[in-house]
Amino acid sequence: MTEHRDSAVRSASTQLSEQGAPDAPVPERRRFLAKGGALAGALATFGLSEHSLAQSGTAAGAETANLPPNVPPWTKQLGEPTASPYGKPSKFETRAVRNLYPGLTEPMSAYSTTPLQELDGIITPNGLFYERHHAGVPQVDPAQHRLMIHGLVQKPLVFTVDELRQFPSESHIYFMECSGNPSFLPPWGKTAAEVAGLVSCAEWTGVPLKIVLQEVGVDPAAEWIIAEGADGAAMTRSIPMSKCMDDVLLVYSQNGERLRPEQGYPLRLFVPGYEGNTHIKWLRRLHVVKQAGYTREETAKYTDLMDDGRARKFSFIMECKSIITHPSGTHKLTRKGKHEMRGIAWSGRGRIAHVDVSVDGGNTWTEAQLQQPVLNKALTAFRAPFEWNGEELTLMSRAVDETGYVQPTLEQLTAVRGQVSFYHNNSIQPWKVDANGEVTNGRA
Ligand SMILES: Nc1nc2c(c(=O)[nH]1)N[C@H]1C(S)=C(S)[C@@H](COP(=O)(O)O)O[C@H]1N2
Ligand SMILES: [Mo]
Repeated sequence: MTEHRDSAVRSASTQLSEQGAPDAPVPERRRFLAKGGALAGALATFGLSEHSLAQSGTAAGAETANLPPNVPPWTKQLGEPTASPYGKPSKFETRAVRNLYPGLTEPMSAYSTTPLQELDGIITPNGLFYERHHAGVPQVDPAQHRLMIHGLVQKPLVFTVDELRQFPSESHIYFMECSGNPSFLPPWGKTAAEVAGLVSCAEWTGVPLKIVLQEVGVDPAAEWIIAEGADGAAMTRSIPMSKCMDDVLLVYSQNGERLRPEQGYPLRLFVPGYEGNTHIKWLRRLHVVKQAGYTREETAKYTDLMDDGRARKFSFIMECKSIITHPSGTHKLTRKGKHEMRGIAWSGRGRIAHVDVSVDGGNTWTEAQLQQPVLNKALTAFRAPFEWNGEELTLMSRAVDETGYVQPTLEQLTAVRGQVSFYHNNSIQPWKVDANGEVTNGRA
């Protein structure tokens, strides 16, 4: 292993010193490298050619003076000694940004989506985590923030954030998804972000709620907890006591750093697998009660209306779902031959068991490869090879979770939910590839 490394380092440094003499005649080996000899050999097994690389590679239309065998200016001078107190992505990564939708029905009732088609792996960077605010982002001073727990308890208590952080804490990787991701209402989005960008995944650190509930002593008659946020919306949701005593967290950190203001700094409720709306941000109060609150956000909103005018109430769990993110809407296949499709799958009921993919609109399916780790209630990455030779394709992914639940088509889902349902659309997303390789939403 060590020897292997050393020889890799050696050959890299030989290469560097050769490049260090820009005016010297190009040695034979460098010519070979310039033509991409070894690389092209490796790619050929994947059906790629040098030619197709040149078409789709970063060099297209760009300055070629800095490409091998020439030496770019950044190799000939020193860079910045350090970047900044808080790092930022490369200025060239302009597409990896959230789409902002400021003001849904009134100003400050806004959301932004995660650019799923630009991301790799299962962790959403904090600056790209989706946002949904009903009354804007309050700038909460942690020194002036408290969590009050009262109601059917032996000992009502008020905690500072620092006091809460002293309880035993846990870290878990979980997804979070808004139940309107997307709604059942057209127009359907163009990109993966527009279709399903209200889902993100992070490592959350916080105190299990059950530990704090033991401290206050819950009355056995209590069956619900009503959680309230400190924002102008005073977002309020009822959570069943059984869930509170299971895996609910009082979260203060996300991906290793303190929560961002837009994610509920300094404290949020995290309810694994439940719809995003229950994850109360800027959490200020937990009211332990006998009956659910039937608050605005669980009656007028966030219930699923059926055709007969009744509603499915407390539809908390985000059912199994997946989406192909690469290639996806607005992408273009620039060469014929082998490609890899990549995507994410998740389930509010547990782990992903498998993901099937189709290139013919669901007539035939093959099993995708799951990227480890496959975690409970987290995004799971999948990939599968496919071939495109200029014909029209319809790409689809269908996830199955460990309970055996199969992600439905939109037709199957509306057959059960009716025509007026708004939330919880977890249906299969089709992407069309046309004869030019252009990828568009296959949902007309
Ligand atoms: N206090 C408060 N909590 C809230 C909200 C809010 O507007 N205020 N929005 C909810 C909704 S609808 C969702 S989907 C998630 C979004 O969390 P995020 O902005 O961290 O992605 O927070 C939920 N918790
Ligand atoms: Mo939401």
